[in-house]
Amino acid sequence: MINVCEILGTRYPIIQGAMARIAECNLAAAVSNGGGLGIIASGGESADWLRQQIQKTREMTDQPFGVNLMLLAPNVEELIEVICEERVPVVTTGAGNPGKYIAKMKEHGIKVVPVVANVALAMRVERAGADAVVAEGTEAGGHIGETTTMALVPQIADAVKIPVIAAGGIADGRGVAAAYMLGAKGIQVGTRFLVAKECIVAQGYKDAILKAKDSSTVATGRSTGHPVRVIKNKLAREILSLEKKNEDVEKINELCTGTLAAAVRDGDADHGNIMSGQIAGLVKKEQSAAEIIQEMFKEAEEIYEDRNHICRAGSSISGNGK
Ligand code: TUI
Repeated sequence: MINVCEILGTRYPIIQGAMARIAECNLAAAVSNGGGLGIIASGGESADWLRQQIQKTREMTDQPFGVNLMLLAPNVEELIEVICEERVPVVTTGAGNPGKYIAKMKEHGIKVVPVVANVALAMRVERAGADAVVAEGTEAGGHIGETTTMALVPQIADAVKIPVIAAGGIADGRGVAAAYMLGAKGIQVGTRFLVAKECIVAQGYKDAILKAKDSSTVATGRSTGHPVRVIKNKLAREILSLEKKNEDVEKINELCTGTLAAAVRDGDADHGNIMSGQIAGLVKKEQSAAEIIQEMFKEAEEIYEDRNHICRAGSSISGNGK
C-alpha cells in the first residue's frame, strides 16, 4: 500500500482539518511549512477568494498544501474549476459524496482524499478513484456523523484498500498512537490547530477552546439533518431548546445566521457558533503549527518505542503480565 506521506508529499502523515472561515493561507502555509498538509477551507467562500488564497499560500510555502471542498456549497463546481486550473496538489471533501467530481480532479493530477463518516461512503469513494480516505468520528468538530473514531477507523480500514487517515478526537501523541493501533496510516487534526499561533481566528474563539473541558461540546442541528458539534454556549443552548420544542428548520436557521462570523471574526463566546471537537478539553496552550506537529509525533514515537509495556508485568491489559 502506498504510504500517506507519498500521497500527500509531506514529511509527516498529518492533514490539517478544514475549518470554515478560519482555515486560510496563514494556517495552511504554517502547517505545510511544519511538515504537514495545510488546508484552505473553501466552504462559504467565492471562487475569486479561493484563487487568491491558493496564490497567497504558494507565496508563503513551497511545500504541498490542499483545499477542502464542502459539498453542500452551492458553488462547488466553480470552486473545482479554480482548483483544477491552479493545480492544487491535494483536495479533501466533506459533508457529502464527492464521487462525481473525483475523475476530473484526478485528470488534473490532483490527489483526492474524501472525509467520510461511514463505511458505505468510504467504499464508494474508493471505487470512484479516491487516493486515501479520512475516517472522521463523531468526536470531531463541525458537521459530524454518528459513529465514534474508535469504532469507525478499524471498520473502514477493513473495508477499503486505500490508506485510512483517522480524524475526530486526536490532539496529542496518545491519539496518534491509538489511531495507528486501529489501522490508520495517518491523522487529521482540527481542534488543536485552532489555537495555533498562525491561526487567524479571533482570540475569544481560541480562549473558548483553551477553557473547554471534556463535556464542553454538544451536537446541535440533529433535527435539521445536519448535526454540528460546537462549544456549548448561550447560542448552542438556544438552538437545542428550539429543537426540543420541534421548531421549524427555518426558525433554527434564522437564529444561526451570522453566528459563524460572530465567532470567527468577533470572538463572541456567547452568541457565536464555536465549532470544536470533543478533544478541546485536552488543548491547553497556543503553539506554532510546526511545534504542534513535532510534539504530537514525538509523543507517539515514545509510546510506540515503549509498546512492550502493554504485555509486561503490572500492565492493565494483560493483568499480571502473563
Ligand atoms: O464536513 C465535515 N465537517 C464540516 S462541514 C461544515 S460546514 C456545515 N455547516 C453546517 C451544516 C453542514 C455543514 C462544518 N464541518 N466533516 C466531514 C463529514 N462529512 N462529516 C460528516 C460528513 C458526511 C455527512 C453526510 C459525509 C457524507 C454525507 O452524506 C453522503 C451522502 O451520500 O449522502
